[in-house]
Amino acid sequence: MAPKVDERVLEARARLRARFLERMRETASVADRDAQGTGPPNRHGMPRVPVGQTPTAPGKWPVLDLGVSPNVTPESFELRVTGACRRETRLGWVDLLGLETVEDTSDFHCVTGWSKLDIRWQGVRVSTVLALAEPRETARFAVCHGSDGYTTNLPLEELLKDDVLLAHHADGAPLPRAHGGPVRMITPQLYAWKGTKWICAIELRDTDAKGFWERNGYSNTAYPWRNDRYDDD
Ligand SMILES: Nc1nc2c(c(=O)[nH]1)N[C@H]1C(S)=C(S)[C@@H](COP(=O)(O)O)O[C@H]1N2
Ligand SMILES: [Mo]
Repeated sequence: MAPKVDERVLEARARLRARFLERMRETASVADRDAQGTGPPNRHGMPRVPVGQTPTAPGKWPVLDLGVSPNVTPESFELRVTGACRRETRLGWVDLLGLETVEDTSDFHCVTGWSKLDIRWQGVRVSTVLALAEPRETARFAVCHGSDGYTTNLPLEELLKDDVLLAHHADGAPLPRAHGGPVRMITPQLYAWKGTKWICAIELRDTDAKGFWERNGYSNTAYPWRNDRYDDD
């Protein structure tokens, strides 16, 4: 049975998104004519994948991570939202599943050159979870942490997009451990390294702070449709 949608959370989410609407409109995936995001409805009249990307063979999904695959189970799963917010939040597996669940089909672009098209995801919008934490007026960025010690940073205007999910199912099956299960983030408008596997914390911040790959020469913004792979400085 579908969990009840909490009206208060929806209102808080709408207020939060309204605060970032202007910035969201200016992001490359919304503002660029040739960068209208991912997924079948958005690929009309365009190359199927961004420049430099090759679609994976049907059924193939490479694994890319730091080589540590932490054993997070639904029982041990916990996601904390910390930092520049009014309500530091801890969600267990049951709490997460009690929030509004959405299904979305989107593409997954790894900066090493492969794109897996049309993954059917199920999960909870990151915007829903952030709304629960009530980010402070000054909060503009987040660092996402994985249980393997991985980090990546994003501005809130990216995190608040509708297709940015805390995904727990892919193509109808529970998200495999190798792909970050039980819960990972996905960022379909950005290269896939911006989506933290085995996600355990979202740290809200007033100022930006680079994550693992961003400190190691990769782009801070990571727009696949702009071929925005590396830090140019
Ligand atoms: N926790 C964690 N998340 C991570 C990574 C990682 O090493 N650790 N690698 C990133 C990179 S570089 C990519 S391309 C995708 C790969 O996801 P996949 O292994 O499910 O294909 O996860 C991203 N998220
Ligand atoms: Mo990657």
